[in-house]
Amino acid sequence: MAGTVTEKILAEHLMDGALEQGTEIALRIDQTLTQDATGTMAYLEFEAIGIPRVKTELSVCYVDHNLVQSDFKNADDHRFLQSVARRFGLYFSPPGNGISHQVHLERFGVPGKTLLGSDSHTPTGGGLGMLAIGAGGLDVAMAMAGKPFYLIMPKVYGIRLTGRLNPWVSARDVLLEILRRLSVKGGVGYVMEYFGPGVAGLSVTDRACITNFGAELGATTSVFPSDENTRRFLAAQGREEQWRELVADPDASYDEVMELDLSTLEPLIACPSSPDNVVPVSEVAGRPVAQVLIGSCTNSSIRDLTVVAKTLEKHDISLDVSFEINPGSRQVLENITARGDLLTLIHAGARVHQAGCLGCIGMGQAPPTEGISLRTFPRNFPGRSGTAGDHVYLCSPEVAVASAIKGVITDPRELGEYPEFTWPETLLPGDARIEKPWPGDSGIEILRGPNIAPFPDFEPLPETWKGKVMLKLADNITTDHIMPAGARILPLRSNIPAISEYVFHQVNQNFAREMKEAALEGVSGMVVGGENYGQGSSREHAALAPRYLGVRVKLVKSFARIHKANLINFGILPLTFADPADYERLEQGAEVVIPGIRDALLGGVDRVTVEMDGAAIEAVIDLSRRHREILAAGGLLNWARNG
Ligand code: MIC
Ligand code: SF4
Repeated sequence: MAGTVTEKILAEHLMDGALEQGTEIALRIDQTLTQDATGTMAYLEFEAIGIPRVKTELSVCYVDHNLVQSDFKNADDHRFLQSVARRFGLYFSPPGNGISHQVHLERFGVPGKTLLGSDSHTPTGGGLGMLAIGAGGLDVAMAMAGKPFYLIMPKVYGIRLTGRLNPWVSARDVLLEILRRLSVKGGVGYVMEYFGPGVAGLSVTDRACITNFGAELGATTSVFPSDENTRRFLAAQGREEQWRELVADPDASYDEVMELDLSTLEPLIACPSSPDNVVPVSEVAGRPVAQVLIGSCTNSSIRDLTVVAKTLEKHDISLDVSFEINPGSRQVLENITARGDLLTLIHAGARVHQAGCLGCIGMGQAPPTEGISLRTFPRNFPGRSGTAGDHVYLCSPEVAVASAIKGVITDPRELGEYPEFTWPETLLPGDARIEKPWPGDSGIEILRGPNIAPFPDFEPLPETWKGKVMLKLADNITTDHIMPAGARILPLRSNIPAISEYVFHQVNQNFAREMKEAALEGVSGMVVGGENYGQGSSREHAALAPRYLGVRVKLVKSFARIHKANLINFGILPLTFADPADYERLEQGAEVVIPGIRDALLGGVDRVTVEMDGAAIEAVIDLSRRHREILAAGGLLNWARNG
């Protein structure tokens, strides 16, 4: 049967189920990655599962998010993660070594393999022809324990690329254009698969930029074929023997197809405060810029920083702009240093930081009050930068550097000749600090700091659920709204009681207190939301911490994939409105009852009635048999323990 790249990889990894859309499939996971902000919890969960050593082909534990060490907490977590990696047989990539996705692409990714990562930008690996999927930490812990990853069989959205990018237009603009067309929920339920003659003109890091940023479409993942460019990239990494060709059959069929002629694209920019708020740069040109940040897992490759440096050989940075470089990895840093480009960046006035996520997750680099910040990052959700009422725009390194030079948002085509980049045939690997897995039975002790709190216990679902609507929210609520990040809150990721104080902080600063008061009266919580609820990050804390506070039901118009899976894992019932118009009828503060919910779940029923003050609303239960059992048990760990 003719197949897409997606179908081929899925078929090679299918452990259970059939490749039929909308049904649950179980996949074998070859590789996993974790980062520190989600990793501490993932390894506590892995320990709770009780397996002595990871069972994957390869698992890597990265430290890239919580780099600011303003007290002992982050440093303790780094040490905890290193000891965990040694104990359980993982590779360890320490702080300063780079962003998980960039390093994984360089050192570990292999075409045709499956990768599950506790970070929503794991699809970066799709640039190498991997099926790379973001998930909650508990799902990654299960995969490390050798269990399958369960997924609703996605549809395949074929994006047929033709033509070639013009000077000063780059991979970032490809996805900005797709976001402009499809919006932040346009990819939900799909794998975005790229094909067509335009693919050959894109390097592996261009492709990885596109598959990475594709997370903002809500897609399950994105994937490119593995071809001659892929082989050349792996050869430069000293890993050519890991290459295999993987392309869609010529008569493969896609569920949807979008045509995109790369030569018609112009420089684009996402305006505050959503990645799909996209316009041509020319439309907002001239707005003064206070800060320009180049980096993140989307745009911090050797290509990106070289193009920026070469542009700066002929221009100076405006004195009114704080211009900062966050290299993607030690490999990037070593190679731009060896080639002299780092010196150009420093000369031009760049503030050069260690390799890592940094300001992308609000770990420093907050912009000034009312100042426009231009970032080559994937997300500009409100307040994520650390400054309330921020004005964050997302753009390519080309637009970023042009704007840093002029001090105002600038179309880079004004700068004249484009510094074309060609990939070198060999690279400095930059991997001297990556620790290889230690042998089994190393007897190493796991080093736990005082901030690591034990995993909370959760009750099974009652027969009839009674509660109160504690919060009613609009469309496109992000996990940054539900469980904010930033330098103050991220260090609490391994301490659920402490981090739960910040649940919904951006929306209602009293939420945790109100939940605790309700709990004292025996009242549990429902949260009501609109479309695409829980988009963005994979952080399971956005489910775990609300559950800890007593939220048991979420009733919304539609869910983002990873967040829905996390809600199930921690025993929060995800329901959708049978009639979206009923959203208007459910007010904050309403008392609600779902009679017989446990029986309904276990009986496979797909509708339940939510009763409220003399009225009733129909809600849809869109869950597999496994999901239903997990929810009835009160969460995945309870379910796994019950055997
Ligand atoms: C993000 O970009 O939002 C993060 C921070 O990388 C998250 C993970 C986290 O919250 O730790 C993600 O994308 O999954
Ligand atoms: Fe790190 Fe930002 Fe990428 Fe998340 S999106 S992994 S915070 S660089």
